[in-house]
Amino acid sequence: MEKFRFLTAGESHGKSLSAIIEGLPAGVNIDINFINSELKRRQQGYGRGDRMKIESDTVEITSGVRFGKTIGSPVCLVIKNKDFENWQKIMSISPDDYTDDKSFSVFRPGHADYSGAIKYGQKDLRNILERSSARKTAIEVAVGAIAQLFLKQIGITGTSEVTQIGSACCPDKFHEEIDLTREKGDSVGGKFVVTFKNIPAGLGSHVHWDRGIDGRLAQIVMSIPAVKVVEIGTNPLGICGSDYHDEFDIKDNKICRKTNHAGGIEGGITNGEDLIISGVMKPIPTMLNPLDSVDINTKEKAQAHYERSDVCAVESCSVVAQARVACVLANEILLKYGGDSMDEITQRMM
Ligand code: EPS
Repeated sequence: MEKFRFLTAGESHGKSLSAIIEGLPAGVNIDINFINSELKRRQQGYGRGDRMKIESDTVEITSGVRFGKTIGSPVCLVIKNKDFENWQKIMSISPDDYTDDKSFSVFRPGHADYSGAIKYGQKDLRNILERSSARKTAIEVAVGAIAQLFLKQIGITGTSEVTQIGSACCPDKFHEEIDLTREKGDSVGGKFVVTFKNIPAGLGSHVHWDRGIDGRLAQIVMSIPAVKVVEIGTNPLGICGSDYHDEFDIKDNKICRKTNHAGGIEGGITNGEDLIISGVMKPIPTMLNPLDSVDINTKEKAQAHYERSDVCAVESCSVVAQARVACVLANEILLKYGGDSMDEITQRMM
């Protein structure tokens, strides 16, 4: 059974996003400023669209925390969508308010519009867009920030950064790449890396496919909207074994490594080195210059739907990935060490 679990709910233009986290031990120090600073980081990044001028995400904690510490009960989080003010009728839950304003029927290639409409039998593609939108990653960042607060209390810290935008691998060129893309009415993807330090050896297992921490991390990063590639450590393609594998050494009577190409995982188990995981985000499918498509209702050729959108969201994606990786790490720590309070966990980890 998983120990750190969460579910989220909420549509992009609905009233709010929410999450329930279950399994947090008692005694986690909840620094709301840290959670809000992670939410702010996710909203920033060159290339975001006008929606980010409307939203200024902050979290409200409605249960599970008392006087700044978790008490072991489920933690409920809420982020309000400011834009809901402009969408109240369109997103109303009441049948009396029905309107087809903002309905759309032409699929965006690369988006969940087509596959989602087939799966859920929808003719108004807004019913798919609203939940498939990356807006939901805001509440995931809040959940991940709480996982990071738990990890920090046992000395584990994480960071994330963008390593490539389009064909630009040098940070000095990222803005130029995004500006050129915007001028063309196009969108651009890129690559990011997440690193976590001070991870204990022994999280995950080699004994079954579903217990490998590499597989669990890959699943949680791959399922971020638009992520298409996940790598752990150095991409081994074209590198021979003698250059790739991390040789052992001994220093001050401690076993260590000369390199960390494995990204901190061998055999599906953490080996005590830094955890390094990268992801590649595809270009966002909503584009000012739309691609060829078809209308689901008339079956006629048409240009794909366009609404305001982001040109590039790789920086935000890196923040989301850091949050999600923290959730897997929190779960694995709780699986290995158990414990219902921070005192119990820290004692077991000594
Ligand atoms: C998104 C479309 C845009 C983005 C949105 C994701 O929103 P809107 O349709 O309201 O202009 O800005 O991302 C967010 C709102 C966010 O908070 O990240 C999409 O279609 O996925």
